[in-house]
Amino acid sequence: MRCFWDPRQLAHAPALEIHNGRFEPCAETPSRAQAILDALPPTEPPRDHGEEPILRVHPGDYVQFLKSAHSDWVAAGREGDAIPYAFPVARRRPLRLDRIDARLGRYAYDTCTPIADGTWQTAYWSAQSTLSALDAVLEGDRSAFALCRPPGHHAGADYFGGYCFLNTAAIAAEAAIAAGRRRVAILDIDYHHGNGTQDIFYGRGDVFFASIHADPASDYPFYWGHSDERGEGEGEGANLNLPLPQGTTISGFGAALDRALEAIAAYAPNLLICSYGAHTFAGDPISYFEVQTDDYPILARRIASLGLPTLIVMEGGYAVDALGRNVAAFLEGF
Ligand code: SP5
Repeated sequence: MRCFWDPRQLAHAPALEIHNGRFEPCAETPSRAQAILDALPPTEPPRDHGEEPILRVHPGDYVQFLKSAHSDWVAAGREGDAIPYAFPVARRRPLRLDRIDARLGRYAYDTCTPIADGTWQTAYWSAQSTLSALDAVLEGDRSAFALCRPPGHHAGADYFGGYCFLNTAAIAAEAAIAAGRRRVAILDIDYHHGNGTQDIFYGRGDVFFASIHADPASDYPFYWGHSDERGEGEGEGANLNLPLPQGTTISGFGAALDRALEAIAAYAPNLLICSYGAHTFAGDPISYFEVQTDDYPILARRIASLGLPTLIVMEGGYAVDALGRNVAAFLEGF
């Protein structure tokens, strides 16, 4: 399986995030990518597809904000990473937002996703790695892997959060549709619900989204991922959420996966995009499922048994010591 990665994806390295009312070391570190690289065969650098495929998903004002947020922060006299502190929850009308703090809160939905020097560059090349892996699949490869860092599935069209800035799975889905694949399915098996991906395609019938994740009643991102979110308008029925309780092992996860795969098979897509997070792993420090390293090949083989051309994009996973093993186990199984 060809694997895509660009060393510029190491640049983003914020120091601290706000979590449980404290500053804590960021969980989404460059060492994650290094651990995965150490366990993979040699990767290929992506081709630069430019901004156009990104702008199919994310509006220009949001992209412009991401590009300049950290330099605007520094220009305002701040040190370190940009973190929002005010959020326009009761957004009554469009406002002209000049202050970096106002714009941070406008585009963020949490406080655990700092913007550092290099964040844009890292997100940009994560998207390019995804697009190059997609090219491999569109050109006939059975599957390909994009080592996305930062991850993408929490980013909506015009919001960031959950360590995510550009939604790589969504960017790939739109690029695939533009290239003539009429129906795309996204299977999200990251520990957390893929709220950004869900939001982007919620009203669409040409992208089916299925997500298996920790119940938002107990876990981040809380406001999305409930089983009654089934899509709307033309997208009605094209969104499937399968929340699971903390403590879930391979048996519960596998049963949910079978349901998701059945629904995807019934949808009959031309392409599958798998958002793979490795923090369903029992040893993950910020997650509470009990999947073991040896379980990942089993899950991967079941997904492969759909027989669909498949793009696999990296999402979360924070047990850095086991991360390379877990990713390699999944890809080898596939
Ligand atoms: C892609 C992804 O997995 N995003 C997850 C975002 C979850 N953020 C909420 C939990 C933050 C926990 N941070 C712990 C920091 C420990 N040093």
